[in-house]
Amino acid sequence: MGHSAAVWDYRAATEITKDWNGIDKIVLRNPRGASARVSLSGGQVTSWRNEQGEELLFTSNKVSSKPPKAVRGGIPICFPQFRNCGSLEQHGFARNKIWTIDGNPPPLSPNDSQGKSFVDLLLKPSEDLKCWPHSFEFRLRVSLAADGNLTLISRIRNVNGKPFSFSFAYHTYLSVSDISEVRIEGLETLDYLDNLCQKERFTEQGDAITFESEVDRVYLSAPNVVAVLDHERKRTYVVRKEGLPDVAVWNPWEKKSKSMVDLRDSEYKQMLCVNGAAIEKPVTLKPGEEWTGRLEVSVVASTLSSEHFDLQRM
Ligand code: TA6
Repeated sequence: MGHSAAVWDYRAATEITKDWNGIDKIVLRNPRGASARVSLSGGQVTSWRNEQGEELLFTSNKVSSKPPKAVRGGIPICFPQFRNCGSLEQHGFARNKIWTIDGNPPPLSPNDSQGKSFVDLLLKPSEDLKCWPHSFEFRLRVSLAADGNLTLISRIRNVNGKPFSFSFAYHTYLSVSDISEVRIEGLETLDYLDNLCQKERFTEQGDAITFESEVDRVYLSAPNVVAVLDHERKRTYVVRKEGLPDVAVWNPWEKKSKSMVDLRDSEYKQMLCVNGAAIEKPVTLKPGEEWTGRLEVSVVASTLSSEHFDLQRM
């Protein structure tokens, strides 16, 4: 039965259950039947469904990781680094930590709460983080709006320690019908670092990005709206971002997929990562400073041309 938004109790629309691995998971629902699921393991969004119950994020069926290692799919949080080597795991520790529910977050702007079902999560330094000895607080709000849009807001603060720098990405696994039927609009003419060529810098020549082989790139100083058009499903994902200058694009294609223990050989066809990120220029925070990175993902019918997307709204 549908609920009118006027009587929808957004607080009640947030339910805490257990994940398959016994870790708390928060379920967000909206009046029209859309939902999102967030695990305290990594603060990872593991599911985002539209009002028809269709899953909009890709999650591998080949679960080989044990918590707190990130499940392949959903939206893992890459912090404090992206793709670097060194003492930390490749995409940093945040996605492999157990987060807590933040009962008393500093306020956000009213439109980040009104008419939304949301949860606030918190990650603080723990004893085992000697490899990254910084005084940080990481607050993450995940919200589901009445129109089904999914928003993630990260606020990272240097509490009172020495300055620190970090890179960041929302590693967003979009579910697509067939990677060969997908194109990205909004990244044309940009420079990108190609992770398949030792991060060498190139300039995108195409008038849209399509996929015929493995792609692993970081597009630099990208517009705050990028569209991912799934021709077969007549569906377009609109990725809006703020505070995230770059967009990392990844599809492992066939050969790399076969080498991955947590991805079935042909699952690369059903996924595409389009990650709002801050990679080229790491963020540096002095004591007391805070950084905010926002990501909103929505789905519209692909019959709309990309000009339709409001490039300014964010
Ligand atoms: O998205 C870019 C990337 O760095 C790829 O090179 C690939 O490693 C992917 O992230 C997944 O990383 P993960 O550590 O989750 O296997």
